[in-house]
Amino acid sequence: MLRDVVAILASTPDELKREIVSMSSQEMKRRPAAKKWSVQEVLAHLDDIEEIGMRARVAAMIEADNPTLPLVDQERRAVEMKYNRINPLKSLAGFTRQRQANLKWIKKLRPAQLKRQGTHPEVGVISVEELVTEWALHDLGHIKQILEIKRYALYPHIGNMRAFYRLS
Ligand code: NI
Repeated sequence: MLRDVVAILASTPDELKREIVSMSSQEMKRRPAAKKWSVQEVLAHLDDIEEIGMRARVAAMIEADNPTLPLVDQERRAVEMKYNRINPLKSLAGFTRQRQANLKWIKKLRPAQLKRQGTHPEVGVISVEELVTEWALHDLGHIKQILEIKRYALYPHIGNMRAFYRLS
């Protein structure tokens, strides 16, 4: 496994904490655009997906030979689980607890277990190692998303210098 993968997975809880420590609950609730998640929703998603999207899938591949992995409809889940109503600090605490346990578990996976495979209904065959690597990539995407939300919050306050920036 890439060395950086475990380091990224280990650093994410603190990275998230550092980014939200100065934000008010109102700032965390604010969506940067109608269809983009707020910080609160991102944190609820991370807490939620850690089990169903990641750990349960890795476990399934270790326990069975080439299982079909369950699909997760993220947008539907955000609505069903009311991500926008969950206290973001609770989400972060839940995510942090799960991540610490999952890291211990991942570090103990043997090379043969990392090579085991499953079938994702949309993308085809994937291995445990690839999924764990994606797990790190997924973390970084959501950290980037939170940084982007913070840029959106600052943007209206920079006067004429808005001309220099176009937010995605
Ligand atoms: Ni995600």
